[in-house]
Amino acid sequence: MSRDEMRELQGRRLHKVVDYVYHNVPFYRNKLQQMGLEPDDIKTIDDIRLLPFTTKQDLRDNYPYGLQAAPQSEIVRVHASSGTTGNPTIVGYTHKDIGVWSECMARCLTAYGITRADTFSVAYGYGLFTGGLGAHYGVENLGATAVPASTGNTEKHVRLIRDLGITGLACTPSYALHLAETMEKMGVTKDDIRLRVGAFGAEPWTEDMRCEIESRLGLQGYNLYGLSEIMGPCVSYECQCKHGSHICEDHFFPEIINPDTLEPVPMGTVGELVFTTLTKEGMPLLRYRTRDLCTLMEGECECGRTAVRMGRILGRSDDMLIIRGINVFPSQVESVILSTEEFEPHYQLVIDRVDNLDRLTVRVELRNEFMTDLLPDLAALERKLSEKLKSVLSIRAKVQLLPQGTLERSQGKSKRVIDNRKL
Ligand code: DLL
Repeated sequence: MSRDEMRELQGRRLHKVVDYVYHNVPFYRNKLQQMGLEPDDIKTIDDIRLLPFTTKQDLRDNYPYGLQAAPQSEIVRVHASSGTTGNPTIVGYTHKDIGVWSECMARCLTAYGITRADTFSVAYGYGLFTGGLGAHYGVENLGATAVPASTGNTEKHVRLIRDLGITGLACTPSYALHLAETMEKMGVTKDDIRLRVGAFGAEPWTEDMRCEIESRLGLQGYNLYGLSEIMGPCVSYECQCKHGSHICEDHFFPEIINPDTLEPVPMGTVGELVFTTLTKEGMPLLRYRTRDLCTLMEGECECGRTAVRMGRILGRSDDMLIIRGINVFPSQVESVILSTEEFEPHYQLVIDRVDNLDRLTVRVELRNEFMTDLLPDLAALERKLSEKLKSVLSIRAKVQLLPQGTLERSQGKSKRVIDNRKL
């Protein structure tokens, strides 16, 4: 599609979605009314600048279904993503939303060179996380064979890859490296398998990591980006030119802003990515601040696609960490610690990568009155905190208890996170 045609389509869709949320989501109607805006004020895609931003905090404040536009009877699935504390973000999808999602995902697989002849293993987690089911529906929509391997049981997965002649693999880049290592330990070589395409995302990764995965697994590794609030995997994807990820901008309109001034920054400048969903029915969002920092690129790609591309994610404008593909906010850990009487409100998160898998250690001070020489009592305390953390974060953390007063008290911003992963 030419740029003019795309902008015209986006303008029409934007008007429609603004009208839709105005009439179906009190949160947006109030915001627009406060700003003196009516849906008919939005005529072209350039008018998007008039609209209010939406933040993760707005989703939290309206937990669970406050921003949902479609009636519950139209919602066919929900997914969830972590919030900064307690409440996750709930995202409801209508039947049509699932159709758009699996179409975008099929577009992405096509760009990687996947066809109906391929067998594709999905090793993102299946569940509330959007990775597993999102990628799975795309594989089926394309007509390739889906193998819902999910995460864990890596040796069995290696055997499936070899025995079923699996040609495509979707997982986090760190899991791809772990898989490569397991394969090597099992004595399975690149020549024993037929993998040729990898769809890697859900966490930041580098060009060096791409080279390493490609050479160890013998495949072409492509970036896959997305977020649950907007849809899930496939908001953007690389093509075989590997020069930026094409955004499905007929469904998700991108902007790039300065996170401090909220003003747009010029193309090619690093800023915070903002998305407006143009066709979503379940939970449409206007100008959602992703907190992901990257650049946008215009201009036709060598592959012939005209869609705007985004560069790699370079960081975040908040403190969210991604550990084993799961979003973790230090504030979630803090609220667990503060709700447990045995611990001081002094803690540190240490993240390491061991055998290509992320390990989270939470170091926390034990109050003097709970200090004991009895090892079983200490072990029980560690277990208690570890279990609480697991239920809130959805990942296991090793707990390290420290005597009261051990952690350095800072004068200014405390250093709560020590990330030893080389990214
Ligand atoms: O991670 C959706 C997804 C699943 C994308 C599978 C790709 C593959 P959330 O759990 O909501 O959704 O986390 C979204 O993860 O805002 C980014 O910070 C980060 N992220 C996702 N993809 C990439 C990527 C899924 N390719 C958050 N590179 C986003 C870097 C990524 N960061």
